[in-house]
Formats: sequence, C-alpha cells, structure tokens
Amino acid sequence: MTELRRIPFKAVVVAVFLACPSLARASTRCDLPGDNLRVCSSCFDRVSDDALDVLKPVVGAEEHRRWHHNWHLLRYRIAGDVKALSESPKGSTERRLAQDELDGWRDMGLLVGDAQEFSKLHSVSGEISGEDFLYMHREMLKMEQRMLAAQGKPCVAGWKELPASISDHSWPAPLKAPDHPTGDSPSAFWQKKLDLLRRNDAMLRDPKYLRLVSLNHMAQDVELYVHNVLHLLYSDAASHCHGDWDASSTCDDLMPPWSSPLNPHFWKIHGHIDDFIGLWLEAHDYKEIASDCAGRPACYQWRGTWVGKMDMSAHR
Ligand SMILES: [Cu+2]
Repeated sequence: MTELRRIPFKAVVVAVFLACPSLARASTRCDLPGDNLRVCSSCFDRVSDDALDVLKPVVGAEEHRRWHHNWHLLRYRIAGDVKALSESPKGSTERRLAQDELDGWRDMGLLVGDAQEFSKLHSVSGEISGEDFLYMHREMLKMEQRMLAAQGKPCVAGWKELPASISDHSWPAPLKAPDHPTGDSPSAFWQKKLDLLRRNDAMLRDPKYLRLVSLNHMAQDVELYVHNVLHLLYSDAASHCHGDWDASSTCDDLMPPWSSPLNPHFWKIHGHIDDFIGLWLEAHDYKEIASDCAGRPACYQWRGTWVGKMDMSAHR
C-alpha cells in the first residue's frame, strides 16, 4: 500500500483554550439543527480537560488521525492526480506518483469507483463536496456527543458568535507572526483578519444570501471563508507536535487534520460551522435533514455523505 503518511503536512495544512472552570455554564446549543440526535444531558461553552480526556483516545488514535488527514488531503489532490494520469506520459514519475496516491486511498476505503467521476463529485470544488464537508464533520460532532454523554460529561457547544477580539477573555487567539508581511503589528494583523472573518461570517448568515444558494454552494463558501480562516487564526505558533506523524496525545496542532480534532478549538469551530446547516434549512423552509427522508415533507435529503470507511457510529 502506498505510504500516504509521508506526504508533507504542508500539503494538507493549506486546507485546512483553554478551560477555565469559572466560565463553565450551561447552554442549550448542543442540538444539531435538523437532526434528531438528543444524547446530551448538558451542554457547556468550555471544553474541559475531562472532555478532552474522553475524546483524545479516539480522535488521537493513529487510525483516526490518518483517516481525517487523508479525507481532507484527497479533496485537494484528487483532481491533480486524475489529470496527471490522463496527461502525463506513460512511465513518468508524475504518473506513477498519482497512481500510487489513488491506490493508497482505495486501500484505505476513501476512494471508490471511477477516480475521475469521484473527483467530479468529491474534490474540494466538486458537485457535492460542500455537503460532504458539512456531513462528515457533523458525524464527528455526533461521535463527540455520544462519547461524552456515555461518560456522563457535558457536550461542547460551538461558538454561537465568533469572538470579537483576538484578546477575548475566554478565547484569546494565540499571538503569532503574520502569515504574510503587511507592515502591521502581529496583533493588528490578526485583529484585522478576525474582523474580516466576522464580516464574511455575517454575510454568509444573511437569509437573503442563503435563500439564493444551494446547501453545497453555501458549504463551499463557509469552508473557504470561515472554517479555513478559523483554523489559521486559532492555531498556536508553538506547535505541540514533534514531527509530521506524531501520534502522542499532546500533538494537537489546529492546522493539520492529523492533529486538529485533539485541539479544543476544533469543537468550538465545528459547532459554529454546523449551525450554518440550520440557517440554510430555515431559509429554505426545511425542518429536517437526513440521509434518507423517506418522503417526509420538509425534509432535505443529503446529497453529499462521503465519509469513507470510518465508522463513527461505533462510539454509541
Ligand atoms: Cu476535518
């Protein structure tokens, strides 16, 4: 099998808190809009060490890390691989590497069927890739909720509103050097980034926009303009990972999908992203979203449900 894990992190990074007991408070925001999963007995804004102790053995396991990493990686690379296969000369290194990568994803159960067709649907700008993105991360949130509830721990609420300041009392953004030179101080640079992010976030929440776009279209915008920026903004310059394939429980860098689910911000970010599903359903007069609506009225049936072989329902 191809050694996909040797692919440099930087290739994936492109895509892609600290608990204070006094801040713990009950919230009602752990429901996943349009879904009927109701396992959380309570729902907190903070991400406690207790919660992370429950989640880390699963999302930090090598198998889960590799799956999440390659799920994101495939979306960014499959179109290039398919092109290399059809356009590069037979016997060329480029062609062989592309074939190896595709074979590796097949072995992992991530890629099924014709690669070109798969790419058309599931590559990052594919026909249903936005829905895939929302669906897969919702499955992760459900897994998180089931695991925490099974241990009698509160679920984690996503950010209802994004922090307004990089110096937010509860959720300060780790201060680091700007990712490109502008002449601004680091704090001014990241505050401007956050201000722009919040403006984009507000525009994407506007019912006038939501009514005009498909769920897939909205999700692609949200991934690019909200999700990716949040991962960058809240990543810590002092990475806690040693080497690219560190599987220790302290490796929780928010940027690479290999390690991001171990970072407390991941659950705040993805709870926030998941809320967009509810806003879109509301704008289109749906009350429910399901893989199989079985003819129920006001139910939107997911078109993009690609997850690969990872079975997240096992953690019931
Ligand atoms: Cu992810």
